[in-house]
Formats: sequence, C-alpha cells, structure tokens
Amino acid sequence: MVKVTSILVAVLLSYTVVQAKLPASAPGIVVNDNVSSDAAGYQVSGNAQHTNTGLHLSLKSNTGKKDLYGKTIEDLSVDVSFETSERLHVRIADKAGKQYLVPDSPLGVERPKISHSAGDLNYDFQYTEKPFAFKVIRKSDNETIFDTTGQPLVFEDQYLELTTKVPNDANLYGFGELTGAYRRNNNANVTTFWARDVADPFYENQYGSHPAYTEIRNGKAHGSLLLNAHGMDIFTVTGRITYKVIGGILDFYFFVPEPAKPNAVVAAYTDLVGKSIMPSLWMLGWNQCRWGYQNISMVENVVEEYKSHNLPLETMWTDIDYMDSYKDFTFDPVRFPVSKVKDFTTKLHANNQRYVVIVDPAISTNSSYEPYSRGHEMDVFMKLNDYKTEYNGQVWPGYTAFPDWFNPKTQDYWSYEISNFMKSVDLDGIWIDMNEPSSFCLGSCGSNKGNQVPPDSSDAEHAKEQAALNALGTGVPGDSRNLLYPQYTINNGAGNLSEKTAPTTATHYGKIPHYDVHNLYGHGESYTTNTAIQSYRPGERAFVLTRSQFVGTGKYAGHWTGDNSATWDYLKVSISAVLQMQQFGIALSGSDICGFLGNTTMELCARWQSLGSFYPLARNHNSEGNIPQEPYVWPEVAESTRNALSIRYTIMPYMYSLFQEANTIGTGVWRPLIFEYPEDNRFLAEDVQFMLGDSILISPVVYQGADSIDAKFPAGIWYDWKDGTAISGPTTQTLHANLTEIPIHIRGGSIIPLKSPKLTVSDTYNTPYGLLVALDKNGTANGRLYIDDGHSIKQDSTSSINFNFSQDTLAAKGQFDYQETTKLEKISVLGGSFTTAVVKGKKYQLQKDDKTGASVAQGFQIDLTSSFTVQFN
Ligand code: MIG
Repeated sequence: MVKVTSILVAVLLSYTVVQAKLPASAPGIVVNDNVSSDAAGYQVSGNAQHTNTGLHLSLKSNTGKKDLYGKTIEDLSVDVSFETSERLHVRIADKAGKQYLVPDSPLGVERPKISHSAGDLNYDFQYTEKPFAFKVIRKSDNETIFDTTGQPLVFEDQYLELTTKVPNDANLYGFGELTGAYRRNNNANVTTFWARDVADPFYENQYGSHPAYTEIRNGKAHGSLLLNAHGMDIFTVTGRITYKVIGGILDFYFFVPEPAKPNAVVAAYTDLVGKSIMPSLWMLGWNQCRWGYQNISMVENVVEEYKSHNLPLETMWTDIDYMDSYKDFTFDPVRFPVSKVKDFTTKLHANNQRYVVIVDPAISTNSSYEPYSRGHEMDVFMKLNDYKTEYNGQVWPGYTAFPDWFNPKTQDYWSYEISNFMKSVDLDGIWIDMNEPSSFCLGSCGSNKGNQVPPDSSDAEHAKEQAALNALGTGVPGDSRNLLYPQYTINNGAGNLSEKTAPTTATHYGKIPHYDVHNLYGHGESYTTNTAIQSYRPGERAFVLTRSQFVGTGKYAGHWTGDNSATWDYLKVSISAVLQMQQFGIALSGSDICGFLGNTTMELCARWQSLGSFYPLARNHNSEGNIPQEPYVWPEVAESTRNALSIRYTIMPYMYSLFQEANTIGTGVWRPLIFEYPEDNRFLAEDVQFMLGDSILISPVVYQGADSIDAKFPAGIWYDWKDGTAISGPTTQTLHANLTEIPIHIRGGSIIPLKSPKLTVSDTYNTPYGLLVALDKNGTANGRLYIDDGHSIKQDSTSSINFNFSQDTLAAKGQFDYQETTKLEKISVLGGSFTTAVVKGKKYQLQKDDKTGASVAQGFQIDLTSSFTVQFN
C-alpha cells in the first residue's frame, strides 16, 4: 500500500496549488496562438459537383510551405450538406479516407443520414477557389457567421489548422469542459481538448471535450461544432478562432436557427448530438456522498442524522472506501460486509431512498480476481501496439487492465459484471470515475499476476517507465504517424499526451490507436454502463454519473464537474461549469457541493448548500481527510439547506418538466441570462445570476462575508419567492440574503406547477399539486406541466399540460393521457386583485397569504386528467 499512500500525499499537496485565486482571464500558458500564414494552402481543382445533399469540391494543395507538423495531404474533398434549414455540414477530409473519423453512435456520434438537401435554408455557403476558403452567411440579416477567407488551411496527417474571423470582442460561449468564466475572454485564450484526470485547474484541459460554441452577436445567436475527438487547441484570440488539431478531419456543423435565439442553437445542436438523458424522478432528489465513509455504520449514521435533522435525503452514495482493496465489484468483508450493505439498501428502499456507488473502469490484474480473469478470457481489455499484449496501467487497486469499449464483446462483459454487482446488494445507480482514463504510471508499467505492488512513484521510476514505453516504438504497425511525440504539442496541462493516462500507442479493438480515441473513452464507458444497468433493471431509466464526457454523452449519463476545492472561487465558478454542460446537452449536472478538496467552512458551506440545492444534480461530496461537511454539521448550514431544498422540492414538477424539455427539445434546465435575454447586453458576461428554466431567476451570494447581491433584473415584473414583492425590470437592485437564504424571483408571466415539500421525492409527489400564477403587467401568464410514471424508459401514457392565464381565466389544455391520481388543490396568484375563483360553478375565496404575498385559493379537487378552466373575479 506504499504507492497508495504516496498518491494520497500527492493529492493532499496539490490542495495548495489548486486553491489559486480565480484569474480574470486565461493564464499565460499560450503557446503557438499564431496562424501559420506561410502555409501552402489549397485550391479547388476541377468543377464543383452538385450532389443530392449539396456540393462536392476537390482540393489540391498549393505550392508553398508544407509539412509543418506532419505530412501534408495533397488531395482533399469538401462535402457540403444542407442537412436541415438550420443545420449545415461542411466536411473537409482527405480524399483517400485514411484519417480517423469519430465513429457513429453509440461509441461516437450518430451523423444523420441525409438523402436530399433541405429547402428553405437559413444560411448561405460561399467559397473561393484559390486559395480555397469558405463563408457561412445567415440569410436573414446577411451576417457572416463563419469566415476562413484570408486564413490558412493546413491539412496534414497529424496537424489540421483552420481559422475563422469573428468580431474583435466576440461573445463566445462553450468550448469545454473548462473551469473559468462563462463568456470566453478573447484575449489570447486557449482551450485544450485532451481528457485528463486533474483537479479543475482554471483554463486548462480537464475531463471532457466539447469543441462546440454558441456565439451571440447583436442579440442573435448561431453555433458550431467541430466533430473531431483528437487532441486539439482552440484559440479564441482577438478577431478570430483558430483550431489546431492533431488528427482526423475537419468535420464542421453549423447551427443557424431562425429566429436566431440562443436556446434554439442548443436545440439544434442537441438535434445532432442527442438530447439529455431523461432522469427518473428520484434523481432530482438530494444526494449525499463523501470519500472517507470508512464503514457501513458511518453511512447508516449519516442517513439517521439527515432524518433527525429533518433534512431531505434521497440518495446515499459511497466512494472507493466500500471496496475490498479498491477492486471493482467487491465489498470490503469487514467494513462493508455484503449482508449488511444489503440490509442497508433494503431499509433505504423501504423509505423510498436510494444507494449509488462508485465504479472505476480499471480492473485489477490480480489473477485470482474473477472480473479480471473473465475479462482476460473474453479478451476485452486494451492492448499494446502489438495488438496482442494487454496494456496494464496502475490505478487504486494497483496494476490494472482497461476495458476496451470499442470491442463489441465488452458490452457483455460489462453487463455481466455490473448487473451481478448491482444484484448483490440491489444498487440504484453507478457513478463512473477515473475514465479519462486515469492511470498513475506511464505506459504499461507492470501487472499483478500474484500480489505485486507497484513501486513508489519517483523520478527514477518515471524515467524507467518512459524508457520502456519508448522501447515499444512511437507508433503502431502500418501507420507512419508518431503517436507518442506528435510534432504539434497541444497545451496539455499534464505535459506529454501519455502522462497520467493510457499511452497514445496503446490500442483498441479494430487496431485503433488510443491516440485517435482517447477523448471517447469516458463516452464509451457511459454508454456501456447505461446499457449494463438496463440489463439489471430492464425498462428502467439507468442512472450513470460520469466524469469524462464527449459530444453527446448527455444522452447516456449525467456529469459532475470533478475535483473542485472548498473555496469561494470554486463556488462561483460552479455556475459557469453547470451552464456549460447545459449547452452541451448534459442537463443532469452539478458540482461537488461545499467543495471536494480542502476543508470547507460553515459560511461557505451554507452558501454552497443554498446554490447547490438548485443544481440540476444536487450532491454534497467531500474528499478524504477533510472535516465533515454534511449539512447537519452546522445549524446554519442545516437551516440554509432546509430553506433551499424546500423550494427545490416545491417546484419539483416544474424541474421535472424542464428535464423532459431537455430530453425532447434540448433546452437547458439551467440557462444563462444572456440565453434568455440575448438583447440585454448587461447579461453578456453574467455568470453568477442564472435562470432555472425560463421562469425562475436565481441570484446567489458567492462572495465571502457578503450578505447581499447587486442583482440585475431583465425587463418585466419579478416577484420575490419569499414575500411576493414585485420588482419592475430592467433594473439593478441590492438584495439582502442572510446566511440561510438565497434570493429567488419568479418571472411575471409564468405559471409554475408545485407540490408540497417532504423529505423524499416520492413523499413529495404524493402530495396534491398546486399552481403558482405570476402575472405580467397585462395580467397574463403561461406555464407547463409534464407528467409520466417517473421511472420507465417507455411510457404508455404521459400528460403535457399547458396553462394559460388571460382575461381573468386560467385554462389548462393539452394532452391528458397519464392517469394522475393526485389533484390540483391550490392556486396562488402573484399580481392582480382577485377575491374569488370559480371552478365548475363552485366559488372559492382567495386569501392573501401575508408570508408569500400571494392571493391563495385552496380546497379544489381539480382532476389533472382533462382540460379545465378556473374563473377569477
Ligand atoms: O483519485 O474515488 O473525482 O469524486 O471522490 C481520486 C475517489 C479518485 C476522484 C473523483 C472523486 C472521488 C475520488 N476520485
């Protein structure tokens, strides 16, 4: 266990490093942000061909400087497909088709098969022949949204470069996963894409890759995706975006919706990459986790404490502590005996609570460990560059093998292991970590057929590992590329591409070098795990929480933002981290509440619980060795948690409806204010205040010692959740919020479906429905409620109810197929001055509630199984 201790020390030492202050802009790690202006470039050769889907061009390399960082590919083809009126596909590829492409779903991204060009295009595609360059123009306002004119095009086997001009101070959102401001600073900023196990450093590459952005210009939005999984740097420099990629092709998609709304860009983007997973209702409940729950009684005790402090708890989690010597699919026989864990889950389930545990992809190579021998037998692990020898890295259990998601047999392997494991104690979901993939040694560093323990990591040891890796060669047979040391060095914060992960010369099924699919490893595990969980609970929505992700992972899993620190900077930046995931179609996301690394404080934790209670995925998680930070540890934190969670559970039908919209339309559960109010320039860089759906404005306090926030309000009426006070926007107001409160405002013009908050989601959902009607200045409001059984993948019948309030009448119309048994019993109105409500001829008095400021009518028994109206006087 020597090695494990030294890793732990390294983790502990890194606390001080990661607790750096939030920089105003990217730190100076920029290398090579220039464009290669002397590169040869390309010209169109022959005639353009009109195809069924658009246009086909052949390109030939010009004379001039070639082979900048690899071998120039002389012949290219450009295929332009007018896929839909709002989606344009521009693929620049090597004519020979040798460059690696992101595979189709499920392990990559499904590219829609288009047979005919769409009509009514919102965009124009224009190109120049010599040198070849292209523009994408939005027709409605003749705005050029992508423009490579006058910029070099480089296409080499290990280096692609393309630049588009953008306005000097462009409003760019996306390009993640990244810890930093939501609006990208255009001042020599680089985003690097190479999945990496690292504790959320600001403006460096981390766990996931989404080379996609939305830009807002003069209130109008468009978007773009470079569908490429290779390592890359994207520079957002004054006046341009420059892509520098170390493999694959330039597979661009452009999203040009009309009207050109930011949310419509997200919808168009997720039309392509897939919609966010539909969570079961219970996944909206509160989660408690930590690394350091050393035995099952500690875990049971946490559940008890929650109950005795009257705090909602839906799902209890355990980290690698539960495992026997950190081996997947095992429970420590002394600290977490299976029989006791099973009793624990049985008890949780009886109380409508859940249990989720962590699983790492790396499998201990101990030959007496069955999950290893089975996998070895089935031949499902990653290989070295001889395509035969197993690649063995090192993770928590010591030497490990890595499941190869690209091998078609791996699904059977993983389904068997996961379902067997889940069955042993009746688990509810799986949390997948370390799937960048993370490895503590360099290269294939040994294996544990008997009981070998990896040596201490040291410089000498690392040098040995490096030499052994080099000795295997820098590439793979039949491929001339230098995979170990590509000439263009992306700004990988870990240094060489093979550091702290599988080496780029390791291989996957089909002889694919890891170099080409590194950024897809977590995506593949997310899909495979989701499918595996379904083999244990057929028909049920699977719960997977993944650390590493790629374009489209949201359709298989949720994501937490990894190892943040218990500091005020990380509280603040969690907002842009979650907003980013919404934009990428990973709606079910959140950060570790109260902070993972380092000790939290009462004040920080109180504020974080308030904010985190509104994360789409709300989980308190803590690292080893830190002081406990469950909300009951401090009375103030318990109070702030009860306050915020009582609001979350009250508006749960609204949140669930938002998740269903994320799953069908693609819009975020959280939304940046600029996405809702793109014409209001005050919100261009706003990433503290944000919207929950389109009806709730959240204005958290994120600074130490502060007890107020200068909150900006969009145009319209905004009602304070606490007392109904109306604020008329656009305006800025200083809102007071003591330690246990978070300012929340309801947009005038919205109708929000409610429940009565209880300690679990199912108890909450057993209470009658209510409606909160917040009127705008015209006395109108709208809202929506989605109902289904809350857990099945396929639904026989669902309800989608649209509420409309106008001319003093509330009307509910839509689809009412779900046999909902709880009734609508209460309607609260903010604004207006009504005294009675009439339902089917029966009169109800409205009473002013002095606390909430609303006029409330109750005692209805309105069925939510058919349309109805309520008349207000
Ligand atoms: O090497 O399982 O991001 O949430 O608690 C650290 C222990 C491994 C990293 C995860 C974190 C988890 C921790 N893991």
